[in-house]
Amino acid sequence: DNGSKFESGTATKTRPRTKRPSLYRVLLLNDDYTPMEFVVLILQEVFNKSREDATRIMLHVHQQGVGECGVYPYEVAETKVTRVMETARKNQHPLQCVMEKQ
Ligand code: NFA
Repeated sequence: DNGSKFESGTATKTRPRTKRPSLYRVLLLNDDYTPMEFVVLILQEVFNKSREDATRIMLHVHQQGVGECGVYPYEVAETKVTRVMETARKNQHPLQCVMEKQ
């Protein structure tokens, strides 16, 4: 227990532990075929970017080969990667989206 004089449980020390969740970077990868407009729409709809930010990120990926869409806890990052991959596949675009521990 936690030190009560009237309890006979095993003595334990408990300290509030605030375990911050690990964060994951979600990345888009460039390819030669996915239309720029499709990538901009993905960034707006999946990653909640403004049209301006979405365009900047898309052009960065287009020119540099890879770019960050956002940083999220594991489950959120995984859901976004899945949404991108499913939407791309449905539209027959080869767009790739991955996550990596920050
Ligand atoms: N490189 C693609 C094109 O020229 C556009 C693109 C940007 C694809 C970002 C994937 C990611 N149509």
